[in-house]
Amino acid sequence: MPEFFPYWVVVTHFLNLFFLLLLFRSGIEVLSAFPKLYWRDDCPPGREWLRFSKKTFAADSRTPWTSLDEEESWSPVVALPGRKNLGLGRHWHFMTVQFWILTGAVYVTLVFATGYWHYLVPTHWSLVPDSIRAVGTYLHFEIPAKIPGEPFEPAQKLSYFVVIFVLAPLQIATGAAMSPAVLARFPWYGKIFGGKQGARSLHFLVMCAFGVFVVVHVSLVVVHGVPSEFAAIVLGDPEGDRRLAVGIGVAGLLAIAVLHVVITWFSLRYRRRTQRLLGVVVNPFERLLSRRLVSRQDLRRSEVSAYFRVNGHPPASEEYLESAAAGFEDYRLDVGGLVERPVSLSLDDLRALGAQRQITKHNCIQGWTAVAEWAGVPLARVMDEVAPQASARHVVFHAMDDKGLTGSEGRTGFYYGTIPIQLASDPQTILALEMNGEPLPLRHGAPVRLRVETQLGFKMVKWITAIEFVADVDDIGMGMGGWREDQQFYASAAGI
Ligand SMILES: Nc1nc2c(c(=O)[nH]1)N[C@H]1C(S)=C(S)[C@@H](COP(=O)(O)O)O[C@H]1N2
Ligand SMILES: [Mo]
Repeated sequence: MPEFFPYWVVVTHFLNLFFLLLLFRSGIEVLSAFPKLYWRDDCPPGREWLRFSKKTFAADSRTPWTSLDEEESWSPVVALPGRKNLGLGRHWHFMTVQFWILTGAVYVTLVFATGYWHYLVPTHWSLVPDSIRAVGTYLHFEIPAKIPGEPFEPAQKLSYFVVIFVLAPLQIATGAAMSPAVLARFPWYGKIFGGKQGARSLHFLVMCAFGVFVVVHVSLVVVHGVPSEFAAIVLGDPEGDRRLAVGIGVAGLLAIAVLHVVITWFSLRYRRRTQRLLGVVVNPFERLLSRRLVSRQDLRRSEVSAYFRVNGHPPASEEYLESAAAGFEDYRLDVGGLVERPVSLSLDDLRALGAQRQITKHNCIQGWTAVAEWAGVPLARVMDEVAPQASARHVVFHAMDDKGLTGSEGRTGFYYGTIPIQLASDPQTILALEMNGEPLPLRHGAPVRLRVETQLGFKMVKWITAIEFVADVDDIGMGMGGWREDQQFYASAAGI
């Protein structure tokens, strides 16, 4: 049989502690952007089963509100980095998760390769009554006996088994079930968890379960005696030098705390640099997903949501409102840049290029979802018209809303978004002119908005006025690939 506390358990245990704390804090940041949990994917305002916000917004509210108003600013003490930095919180979450899964994979491989699994995996049902008896023993302020020849008592073995082989895989599975690219390509996968909101709610509950485990685990370390437990998990030897073990253990915990303070401070102080640095690890992974997976959504009409949240207020200019009043008769969509034949299209010209309908689920980066039927022109048809040059690698969508006039958080500039050209020819990438069988409502992007069904909502530019094919996004706006990427530090790849 393997040793009770081999060095690889010591190392992976420490890494796991470090990564879990990062995941927990960055996850809280993600939650703060939409501090409501639902079981249904249409997310009706007011029908959340859990809410961490005092603000309420009603579907029939007279004053227009947007989903960004629902965002909360949480303290950097709990959230990483805190203060409404969803983009950076996601960056931390998706960077850490890669290392956490890697650590877990190494650990589980060694668990099975070395025979350590005998100490963790129940092989007989008697472990359940034995565990209940062990809990009873603790409640009598006594310490239950270890299983003969094994490092743990029964309740310990059972709880470690549940955490490692049930909670951790469930957390990975529900995490993947929140990716718009995964959901768009494999709609059946989301259904396993009752949809994206089911997955999101479960992901939250499993996080709570991890939290409860950590509290009980730490309490029992104290009950069993810190010096001997630290000797086991720090030195790998319960009989080892206890003062040394406690010294190293406490130093390790302090190092983690200091690191958290430093990265939180750095992330808040140097947001652009954090966005770029973490992007080096996160973006390739997101890009891979976004470019490999093509949407195959074909939802039923009965799934269309009664209420569809709005994000971004309509353009405030006289010009836009007059044009809207006249049914957008004078509307022109300019398509140019690195193309052979630039064009300027009226709504009729656009309609003449072809029609497509799709019933799909919208995933806002903040966390809400809603289903609608969209109809419009495949972007591929527009590309046939203009013939992009070989050097064109990205498509820029310029919008009519000047955020200085329509936004509230002191940010300025016209909204724009970009997608890699590969996504532009996906079958469900369309310039939508209709929503649920009606011309696009003003708040949802009239007269023309983009739908790219594997991506997060912020990529789907509303109120499009021009489309430009470019080699590089560096010279557009602040060069991060979109208005929200520039201003809110979101990642430009938006498949998760
Ligand atoms: N022009 C423009 N397009 C935009 C936005 C915006 O603020 N301005 N917000 C984006 C975001 S974050 C989302 S989630 C979707 C929301 O679409 P909806 O308002 O139709 O629900 O639009 C996207 N397109
Ligand atoms: Mo969004």
